[in-house]
Amino acid sequence: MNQSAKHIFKLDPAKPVDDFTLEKIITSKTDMILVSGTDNVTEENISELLDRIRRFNVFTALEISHPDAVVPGFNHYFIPTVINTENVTYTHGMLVDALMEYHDFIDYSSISLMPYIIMNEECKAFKHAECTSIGDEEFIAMIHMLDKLYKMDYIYIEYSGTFGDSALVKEAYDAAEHSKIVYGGGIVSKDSAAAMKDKSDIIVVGNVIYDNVEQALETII
Ligand code: 1GP
Repeated sequence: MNQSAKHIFKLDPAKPVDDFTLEKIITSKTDMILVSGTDNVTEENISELLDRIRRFNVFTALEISHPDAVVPGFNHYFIPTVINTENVTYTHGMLVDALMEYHDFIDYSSISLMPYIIMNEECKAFKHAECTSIGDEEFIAMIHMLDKLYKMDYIYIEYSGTFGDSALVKEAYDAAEHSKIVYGGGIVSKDSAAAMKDKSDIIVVGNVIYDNVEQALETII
């Protein structure tokens, strides 16, 4: 990903999006289109969306939610690894299984690990990855671990569907010396984008694309 990237639009391959909306999103000044979803993600719906996106010149990445739903042709690939779960399937279990099968075919230079701390207990990903709720102290300890020990390029603070605790996100941003803090959740307007913009390195905008594309475009500031 471009080192100066500040804004990402996240598209769910399982959600229908009309051509008008898609074109507006792709031709906006966003830094990246991230294709990612939790449920009903298949090779077919990813390929179909990629074909529509590729008509335009935009940096496109795929977040691999299942090893069987990987499509060539993206500029970059992210592998999510969930930190606040006790089920290792979602931290590295699936990844190890996938590498046993696909290592020989992988171009590691186009893949990054994306560690997620999922904070919104009501969101699908929290339940899907069997996440555990964490307190502020534990959250900051996870940030230090990922930043200073694992030296991850990115840390994704996920509040999908709701606007997060901006003071806590800022604490993570201030604590991180190496990792870029990626924030996602509840950014639906210029104001909410502005509120997280100086508390994180990169903001991710998802749901509002499908609810109100004009408002989605206003999050690029
Ligand atoms: C979802 O973090 C992203 O994975 C964006 O969240 O859908 O709430 O914008 P929203």
